[in-house]
Amino acid sequence: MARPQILLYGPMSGEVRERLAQHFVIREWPGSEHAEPFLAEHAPSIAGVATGGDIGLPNEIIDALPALRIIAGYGVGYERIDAGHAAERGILVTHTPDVLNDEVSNTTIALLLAVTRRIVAYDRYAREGRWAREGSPPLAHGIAGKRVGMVGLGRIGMTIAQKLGVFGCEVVYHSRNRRDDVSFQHYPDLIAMAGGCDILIVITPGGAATRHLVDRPVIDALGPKGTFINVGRGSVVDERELVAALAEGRLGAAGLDVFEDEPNIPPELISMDNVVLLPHVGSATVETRAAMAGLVIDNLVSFFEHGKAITPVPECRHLQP
Ligand code: NAP
Ligand code: 8YV
Repeated sequence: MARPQILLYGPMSGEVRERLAQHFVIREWPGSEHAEPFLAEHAPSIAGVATGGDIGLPNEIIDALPALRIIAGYGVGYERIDAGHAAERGILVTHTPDVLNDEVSNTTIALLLAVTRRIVAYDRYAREGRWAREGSPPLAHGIAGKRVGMVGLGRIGMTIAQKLGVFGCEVVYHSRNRRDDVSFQHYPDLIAMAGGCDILIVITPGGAATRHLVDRPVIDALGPKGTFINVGRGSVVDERELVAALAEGRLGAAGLDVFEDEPNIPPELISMDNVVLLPHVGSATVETRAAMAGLVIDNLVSFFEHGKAITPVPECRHLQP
């Protein structure tokens, strides 16, 4: 039987290409300027797509591929793939949940400690020779005994919450649904939760449903002594309001791994000593990225060889036997 044809939409590592090539015929997306001749030649036979969560797949391309049966996303967040639209066409979308829980939760804790213990500011202070010239820098803050509000308590949020327990934090959470399997206090009202917290951590999906969930009233409720951490998606926070609150001293400090217009960071944040900035590296270790890539490949292989993918997104689960 002929091997299925897979479109690689966006960059994939050499190792991923090699492993995919053992099972499939690989077609590389040539870029939008060469789309027309590419689609004319290959669209009728492309049965699967592998793509990055940060790139997704436009609906125009989904609709231009009549033989498409599966879109395998690299990343747990899949807001750039219209899973509802794909499902309507009978196309399964998969993502890479769980394999990155540990890494993203470690990054979150590292970012939180970097902000509260002023690790990056202290590093700058030491490098600039200020310790020798000016003496010890101002004290930082500890996190033991602090109340942390989790905005999102799913796979990654729960892993972060468990680790925060080891640091002696009190965890509460906001989400649309209350979980029956945890003893953490649930707040249906995010402003009420933020008002009683020292630290707010965002770890929800992006997309329309969470856009600007953290807005000015939430930021003001967290207040001038509050610390805000975002490892979810930049779109969940009204970034203009966040920058204004930091600049005006209405918010104490922030640690950000994600931004509204990646890879662009609001320039006002660059010079702020109470802000730690990361270039969306929550899952960015060799080990975790290999596990994510492995799951992309395993989803495609399992789907084409056994008729069932491993980790379909919720919108598409009904398409599986
Ligand atoms: P998950 O298991 O689906 O958890 C999502 C959590 O967010 C759930 O608690 C969910 O609860 C809550 N939520 C969803 N929509 C909400 C809304 N409209 N309002 C309030 N809460 C809402 O997802 P996960 O695996 O933990 O991943 C979470 C997200 O982290 C990903 O989607 C991705 O955007 C981000 N992420 C970032 C990085 C990074 O590198 N920075 C890496 C991996 C993932 P309810 O459904 O009850 O509301
Ligand atoms: C990845 C992420 O950096 O999994 C996610 O949702 O945000 C990160 O792990 C990204 O998806 C890679 O495309």
